[in-house]
Amino acid sequence: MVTRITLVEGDITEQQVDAVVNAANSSLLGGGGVDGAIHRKGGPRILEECRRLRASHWGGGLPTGRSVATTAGRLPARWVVHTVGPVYLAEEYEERAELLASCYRESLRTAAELGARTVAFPAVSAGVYGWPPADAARIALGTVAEVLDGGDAQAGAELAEVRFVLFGAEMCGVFERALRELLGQGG
Ligand code: AR6
Repeated sequence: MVTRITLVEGDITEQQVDAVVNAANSSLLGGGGVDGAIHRKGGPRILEECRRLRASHWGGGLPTGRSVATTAGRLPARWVVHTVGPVYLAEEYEERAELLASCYRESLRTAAELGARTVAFPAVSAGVYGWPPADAARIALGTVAEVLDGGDAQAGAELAEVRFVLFGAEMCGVFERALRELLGQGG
């Protein structure tokens, strides 16, 4: 249900939610952008768990479109759900857009399995990975709305709020327009 989607301009590391989603890379060992901010603020326990995941189940790295949870360390949230967005490549648009949608579906499923009721997302792939913001927003909001509307019965039922935390007024405006379009109110 679209009414459970909220948009805020801000920093995802400051959100009081059950789970924050990290736009990670497949190494799970940190990087820049949201990933860097989460590890910096959350402290070393997040990286310790990521290293354990690499030493066990995800030895080859976390594939694009998948998700895995760790502690949130010192962040106000309880868990970090790490997901790996696709790098934007126009020639492989369809395949990669499906992977971007998968990031949202899988992250919501992982969060719901943990018992999270509130989840915060950044604009996955819309930074270093180069996805055009308006299209990233359309895919993000459309996919989350589908899950909340029952596309994934379990994840959809558990979630009280899915919050998009957008860095800067420009990205926030892009998401606001995309949400209006999704609600059928036009630009
Ligand atoms: N809170 C919310 N949004 C943020 C924050 C923050 N603290 N910091 C940046 N953003 P990016 P990607 C926005 O590059 O494109 C990393 O090195 C940012 O302005 O973090 O999926 C990883 O390790 C942009 O709108 O993620 C990967 O290697 C959005 O979050 C790679 O970057 C996503 O930008 C992943 O690239």
